[in-house]
Formats: sequence, structure tokens, C-alpha cells
Amino acid sequence: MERTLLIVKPDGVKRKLIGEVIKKIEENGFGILDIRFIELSQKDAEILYEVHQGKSFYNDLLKFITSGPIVALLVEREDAISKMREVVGTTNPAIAEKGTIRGDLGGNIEQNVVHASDSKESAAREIPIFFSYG
Ligand code: 3AN
Repeated sequence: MERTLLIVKPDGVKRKLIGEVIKKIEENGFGILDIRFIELSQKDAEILYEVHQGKSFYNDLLKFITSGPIVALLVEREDAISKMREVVGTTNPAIAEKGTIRGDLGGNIEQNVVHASDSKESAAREIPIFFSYG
């Protein structure tokens, strides 16, 4: 079994999509190990988006992820990291496939409902921001 991190971002919380997101991940065989409803500090947001430092959208990204409460979920299943990326869909909801979270729940390239760890390295960096076990 592998673990990964899924975040319902501030737009998803505001749009009352927490239940829809959880339904999709449960339907796809993920077990929920832990869940937190929190506001992310600036420092933790910088750790979360470390790989995007220097990109044109970096500052907007930090501003957005710290703009309201988020829901962090620690989940597990076989091949959790790659499977979750499939369930989430591609970054831009306008072109995300139907059936995926972003394809079905919409938004735009910045406000795209969820974040999911994209590699083992990202999961190892991101999970401890929210949960005290990996
Ligand atoms: P994903 O969330 O699918 O892993 P990444 O890692 O490429 O996508 O980007 C992280 C976040 O940065 C995205 N969820 C999105 O909110 C934002 N982002 C990515 N590309 C752009 C862009 N071209 N313009 C604005 N925001 C972007």
C-alpha cells in the first residue's frame, strides 16, 4: 500500500465540494487515514509549492492557497500517487477528462479544486506539512 496527500483547495471548500471530492476518492478505492480542516501558514505554503518557486504564477499560487480554509487528506491504496493523479485529472479543468475531479467539478487553471502529490518525493515533502506520520 502507498500513501499520498490530497488537498481540497480554498475554491473547493468555498464551493462546498468537499463531499464530492471525498466520494470520488472513496469510489476509486482509496482509504482515508486522516483528515484536517485548516488554514495554511505562509511558511507551509512555501514548502508545499517549493518546486514552483520562481515561476510567473508562484506568488498568486501562495496567495490563493492561504486565502481560506483547506481540507488535507492522508489516503492510501495500491499505487496511490499515480492513481490519485488520474482521479484528479490534468491541471487545467477546461481540458480535464470527464469522470476526473477537475473534469467534473470545473474551475480554472489556478483555482482547480484539488492538489495531489505528483511523485514519491513530493508526497514525502508534503505529507509532514499536515500529518505527523508518513
Ligand atoms: P498540478 O496541480 O496538476 O500538479 P502543477 O504542479 O503544474 O499542477 O501546478 C501546481 C498549481 O499551480 C496548479 N494546481 C495550479 O493551481 C497552478 N498553476 C499551474 N500552472 C499554472 C498556470 N499556467 N497559471 C496559473 N496557475 C498555474
